[in-house]
Amino acid sequence: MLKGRIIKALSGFYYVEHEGKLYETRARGKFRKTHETPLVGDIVSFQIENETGGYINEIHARKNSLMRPPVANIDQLLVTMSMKSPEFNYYLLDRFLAYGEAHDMEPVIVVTKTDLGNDVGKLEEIKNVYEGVYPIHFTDRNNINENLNDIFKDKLNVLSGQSGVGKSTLLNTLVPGLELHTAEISNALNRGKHTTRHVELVEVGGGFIADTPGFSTIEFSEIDKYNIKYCFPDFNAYSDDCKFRECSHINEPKCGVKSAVESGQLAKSRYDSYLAIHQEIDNRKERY
Ligand SMILES: Nc1nc2c(ncn2[C@@H]2O[C@H](COP(=O)(O)OP(=O)(O)O)[C@@H](O)[C@H]2O)c(=O)[nH]1
Ligand SMILES: [Mg+2]
Ligand SMILES: [Zn+2]
Repeated sequence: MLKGRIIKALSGFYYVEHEGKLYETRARGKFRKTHETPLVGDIVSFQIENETGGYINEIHARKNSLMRPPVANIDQLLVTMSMKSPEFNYYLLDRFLAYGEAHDMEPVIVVTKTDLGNDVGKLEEIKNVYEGVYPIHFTDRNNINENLNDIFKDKLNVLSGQSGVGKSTLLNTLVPGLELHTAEISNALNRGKHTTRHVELVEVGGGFIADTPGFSTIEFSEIDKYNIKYCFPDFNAYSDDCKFRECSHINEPKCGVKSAVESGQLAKSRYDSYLAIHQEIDNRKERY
């Protein structure tokens, strides 16, 4: 039995890479009974029957998985946000970062469209909030940040970020020949079809990236309000000072996180994002 990673799924066939070679396989019938569906990114054990045909016998335990786009074992989540058009939005950025944390994906911030406007103050403000918390890169399509090439190495990457920030453009620039649609209209047409659409991992900078348009909507359906605070790693340095061990950093007295916000050590925008997501999760729970 061989072990490899599914790097492409198409019409019931799974293309598994093993020691630099690609094998065309299908899933064993038993998976239908267990309702398991192999996903791109899965590590599988498979056997080869002949040159063109093989069978997946086992899907190894996943670190994480997404349904839109359908990819498993994501190491790194590229979170894109544009400087302008659409306007840089701290809250939206923080949502994606927390989402990555919640799903055991390492977030990397990619700020796009630095060619629009020349607001040094704004750029410094953004750096102040995120540097030291997450890797952060600034780039524009005509001037791709060289450091970007190094972030993919040995990792399975997926792109995320709201519509219009330049995800498709970025991926097309990084992976010549990919030719993803970049017009907004194509995004609208693709919506809802991601589950049937084929997904392929393409090589970039010694790693892989899913060749999907990236995802732009998220829900915090798999995390509860008590755990969302752990999705803000910059809070950790201050939560040791909280009087209560289970402090939610909201209404409790003697809260290290709130003090850090008041003294300006912790960005208010980060704390506000936390409150908003906490509230959103709390509201959701009440409905059920
Ligand atoms: N000025 C500028 N415009 C960009 C840049 N990257 C993308 N765009 C434009 O932003 C719009 C949205 O880009 P697209 O890649 O489709 O965004 P997506 O929805 O995140 O995939 C398109 O009109 C692009 O031409 C950039 O670096 N600078
Ligand atoms: Mg797109
Ligand atoms: Zn606290």
